[in-house]
Amino acid sequence: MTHLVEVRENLQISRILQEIGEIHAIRGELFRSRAYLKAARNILTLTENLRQMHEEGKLQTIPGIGRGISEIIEEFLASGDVKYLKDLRASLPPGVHELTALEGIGPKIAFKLSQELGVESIEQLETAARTGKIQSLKGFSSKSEENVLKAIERHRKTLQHRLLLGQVLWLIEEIRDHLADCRYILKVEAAGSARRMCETVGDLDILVASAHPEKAIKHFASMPQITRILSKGTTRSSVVFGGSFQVDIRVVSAESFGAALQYFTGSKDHNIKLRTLAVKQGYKLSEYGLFRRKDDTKAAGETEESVYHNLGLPYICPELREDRGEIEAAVAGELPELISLEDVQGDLHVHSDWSDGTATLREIAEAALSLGLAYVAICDHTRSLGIARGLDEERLKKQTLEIDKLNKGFEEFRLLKGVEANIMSDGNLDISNHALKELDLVVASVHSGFKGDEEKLTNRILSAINHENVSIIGHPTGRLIQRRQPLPIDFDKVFSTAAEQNVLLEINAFPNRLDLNDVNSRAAQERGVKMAIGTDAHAVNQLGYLDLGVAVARRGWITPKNVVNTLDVAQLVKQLHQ
Ligand code: DGT
Ligand code: CA
Ligand code: CA
Ligand code: ZN
Repeated sequence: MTHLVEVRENLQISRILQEIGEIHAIRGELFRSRAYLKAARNILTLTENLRQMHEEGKLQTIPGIGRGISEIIEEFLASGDVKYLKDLRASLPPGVHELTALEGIGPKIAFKLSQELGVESIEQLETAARTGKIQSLKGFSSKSEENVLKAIERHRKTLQHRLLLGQVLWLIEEIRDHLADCRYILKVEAAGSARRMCETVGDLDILVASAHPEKAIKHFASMPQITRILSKGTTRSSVVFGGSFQVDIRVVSAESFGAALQYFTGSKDHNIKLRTLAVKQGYKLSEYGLFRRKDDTKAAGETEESVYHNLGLPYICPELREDRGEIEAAVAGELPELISLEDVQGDLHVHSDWSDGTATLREIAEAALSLGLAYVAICDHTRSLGIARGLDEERLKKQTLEIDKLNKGFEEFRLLKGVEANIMSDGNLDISNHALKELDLVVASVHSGFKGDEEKLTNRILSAINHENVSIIGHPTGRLIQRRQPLPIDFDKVFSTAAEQNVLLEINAFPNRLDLNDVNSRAAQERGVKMAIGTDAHAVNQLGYLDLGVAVARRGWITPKNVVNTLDVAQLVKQLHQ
C-alpha cells in the first residue's frame, strides 16, 4: 500500500487541468477550455499512474492529451508547479476566483461583474447588490440581485460547515507540498481533528517548526489556493481556502514542536486529562513543553513521544485521543494493537462498469495491483437498483465467468466474485439464492425504504444477517454524513445476531459514509463481531479511500484480527464460507 501518493498525484493533475479549463472559459476561449476540461475528466478515471505513464513515454496515448497538455503534466511531475496556470491566474482580475465560489455565479458572470462593477471580493459584491448596482447592468434584473444576496447568505452559512475528512486529507497533501519548498521550514504536521482522523473537520490546524517564523508564514500565505487572509501575525495566521474552509497555521521552535503538536492535536478533553496526570506527577504541561514544577526545568517537548514517555505512558496514537478511556488504558499498559494500512490486503466492496461504476473489471484489478492489494471483491448492485443498472441472475452469471477468465491471468492477485444485494422492505434479498450460492461473498445493504420504526428496520437487517448466503452487511446504518441520519437500529440485537451467524459488518470507507463509524465499530468488536472494510469505490481512484476505512477502525480501537481484510485470500475465502 505504498502508491496512494501516486493516485493522489493523478487527482492533483486533474484539478490543475480543470482550473486551467475554467479560466479559459472565463476568458471566452471556449475551444481551449473544453480541451482542458476533457483532459481533466479523462485523467480522473484513469487506471494507471501518470508518473509511470510519463516514465514509459505513454502520456499522449491518453484520450484528449496531446503535446501541450502532456508538457504541462511533465512540468508538474518534475517541479510540482505549472507556470502556465500561474500566468493564467494572474491574467484574471482580482476577486474573480472568489466570486465563483457563490452558487449560480459561474466564471463568465464573475468575470463580467468584476469588469463592469470593479468588485474584487464577495463583500464588495454584496455592497453592489444592496445599492442596486447589479440590476443596472445589461442582462441583470432586481431578481438577479436578490439571487446574488441569497447566494452570499448561503455561502456564509456553508463557511461554518465542516469538511469531510477525505477532502481535508487531500488539502493537507497540497499544503505539505507547498511548504516543502521553503528552506526555513523544518517540520510540518497537520494537528487538530484532521490528525485525529475525525470524520469531519471544522478547521484545519497546521503546525510548523522553524527558526524564522515570519518567513514561514509568508511562504504559507503565498499559496495560490488561499482566497482570503483572515489574520497574519509573526508566528500564526488564519486563512480561507477555496472560498470557505479555514486553515490556521502556527509556527513554533523545533525544541517545542512535540509539545505543541501534542497540544494542538487535542482533543481538548484528552489534553485536560493528560495535564491533570502531569500535575499529579509534579509536572506542568503546556504547548511549550513538559516542565518540572519544583525548578521549572524542561523535561520534554521536542517530540510527542518524549512527552508521553516522561509521564510514564506509552505513546498514544492521535486517533485514540478522544478521552474515551485511552489514558486509563495507557496507564494500565492495555492500549490496543491497532490495525494499520499495511495490514490490509484487499478491498471488499468495489463497483465496476457492470453496474454504476466507471471502470472495467480489468482496470480495477490493475489499479488494485498497483496499490499493492492482493484481492478485490467485485460487488455490483443487483436488479432492484434500476438507476444503477443492477444485475439480474443472468448478467451476474456472465460477470462471474468473466472474472474467472481474468483471474487465470493473475499470479498473486484475485478478483473475488461478489455482489451488493438489496435488502428489500420485507427483509428478503432481490436476487435468488441459487445465484448467490455461486459467489465468494455477498454484501447485503439497505438502499431504499429508509422510513420505518426501529423494530421494523432492525428486523430487516436481522433477516439479512440470518440469510444463508449473506457474508457482509454493507453500510449498516445507511447514514450519509451531513445528509442522512443513520437508520434507527437496535445495535444490541444486530451485534449479537451477527456474532452468532458469523456475518461481518462493513466499515464502508466512502468519504461521506464511514459506516459503521468509530463508536459503533468499537462496540461491535466488544461484542465479538468481525468487520470487513470496503471502499465502495465506483472509480479506480476511489480505491485510495481504504485509508479512511482504516482510520475509522483505528478510532474504533480495532485490532487486526477483527478485520477480515488482514487475511490472505485463502484464509479469507475459508472464513467467508464458515
Ligand atoms: P475542529 O476544528 O472543530 O474539527 O476540532 P479540533 O479538535 O481541531 O479543534 P480546534 O481547531 O478548535 O483546536 C485544535 C486543538 O487545539 C484542539 O483539538 C485542542 C487544542 N485546543 C484548542 N483550544 C483549547 C483549549 O481551550 N484547551 C485545550 N486544552 N486545548 C485546546
Ligand atoms: Ca481544527
Ligand atoms: Ca483551529
Ligand atoms: Zn451500497
